Amino acid sequence: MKSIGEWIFSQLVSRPIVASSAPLLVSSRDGDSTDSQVEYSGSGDTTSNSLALHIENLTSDTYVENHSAPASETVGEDTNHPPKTIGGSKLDPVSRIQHLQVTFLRLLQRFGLSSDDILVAKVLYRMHLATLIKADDDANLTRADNLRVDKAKRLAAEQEASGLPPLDFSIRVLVLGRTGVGKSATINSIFGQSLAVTDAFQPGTNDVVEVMGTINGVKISVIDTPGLLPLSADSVRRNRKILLSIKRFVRKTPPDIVLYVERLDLINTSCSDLPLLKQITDVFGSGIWFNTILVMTHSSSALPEGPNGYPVNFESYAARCSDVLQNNIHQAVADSRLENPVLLVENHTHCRRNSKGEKILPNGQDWKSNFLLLCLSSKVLGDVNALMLRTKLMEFFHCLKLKKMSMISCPLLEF
Ligand SMILES: Nc1nc2c(ncn2[C@@H]2O[C@H](COP(=O)(O)OP(=O)(O)OP(=O)(O)O)[C@@H](O)[C@H]2O)c(=O)[nH]1
Ligand SMILES: [Mg+2]
Repeated sequence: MKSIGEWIFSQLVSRPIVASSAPLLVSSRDGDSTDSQVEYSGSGDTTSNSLALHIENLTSDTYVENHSAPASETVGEDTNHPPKTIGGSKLDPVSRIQHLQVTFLRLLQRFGLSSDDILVAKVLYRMHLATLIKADDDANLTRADNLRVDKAKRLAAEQEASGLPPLDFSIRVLVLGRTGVGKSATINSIFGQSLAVTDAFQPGTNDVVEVMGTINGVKISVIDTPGLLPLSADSVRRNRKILLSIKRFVRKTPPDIVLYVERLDLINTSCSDLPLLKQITDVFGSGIWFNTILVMTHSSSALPEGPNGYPVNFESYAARCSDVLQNNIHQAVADSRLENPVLLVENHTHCRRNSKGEKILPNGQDWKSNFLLLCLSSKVLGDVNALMLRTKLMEFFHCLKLKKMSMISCPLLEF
């Protein structure tokens, strides 16, 4: 299984690879603290170009709650990147990373996620490093050092208490995997509503479909895709068609995260997804695996018996299955350094739940919280990475410009 540290590093060096389309409107709301505005868009499918699915179930209260927060500050409109301005003034890279740091802490608080988690600590550490790298003069260095995590936590708590500035954050997720493994069911579990079609006996999803909703004020869009078939002579062309339609669908707006879904109870060393993983890599390029979380559904299924006749331990079984899948991905991309985070999932409606009503795994973990933490961390680090790359590119072009000017001025100097 991938170490968190290495996964974070891969987030800092990787970029989203794939992209979206204009959504058709669908709105919905579930019964708990999760406010939902759900939209659907469908396109680029293998058979048709439209999706006649509209859900309108949003109360006006929820609408007002989502859209009427007073705004004393103008935060950048494009939530896929750190804001470029606040209150009309342009932000430098250090301020933008610090803004993201506070945003990240606000999100943790909003989702009830612990800021003491090791993953959180590593994300904050990476962000702090990024501010130090960007602080290129003494004044900036002092400023970068000034916003220590405890201060950022205080600021985040104040902002969450007042609701100001409004939090503008979105995550885009692409879901891939074989047919019947539980892609659509996982999407339904994430939103806490039956939004995506599931089917126990035949392929349930025939089109690429984008489900957009808000969870605690964060815009989350999930792209559900038709299931791939285990590779055979007949399925190669069909899978390719599906993969190309997904690629077209996500071309303009790459997802922040890819979920590759498998069934925990069906992974074993003799059943290999390798040809399928190779086909995905051929179509999208090996970069697709840099932002991928390996999702294992059916995590509450009966565990196989060990040599002593008793069921094997849940954690060690999950770790073995993760290794099998990870090794197949290594072979597909011909690189054994890649280590993807693993998310264990149980979608069954009758599975155990915690006191908040969230579905839990046999080890008592609330998997949706793990999912949100992985997504928020990945998105925030992706934003920092994009900022670092952008400023690096700008520096590069600035150097080129200077170089060009000096080349032009050289002959003049000779006079
Ligand atoms: N017990 C259990 N059943 C699940 C789980 N996830 C999905 N299922 C069931 O498995 C069946 C297939 O799930 P889907 O979500 O339709 O699978 P899919 O991957 O979207 O399939 P395609 O749309 O054909 O690609 C459904 O009957 C689901 O209810 C899970 O974690 N546990
Ligand atoms: Mg489906």
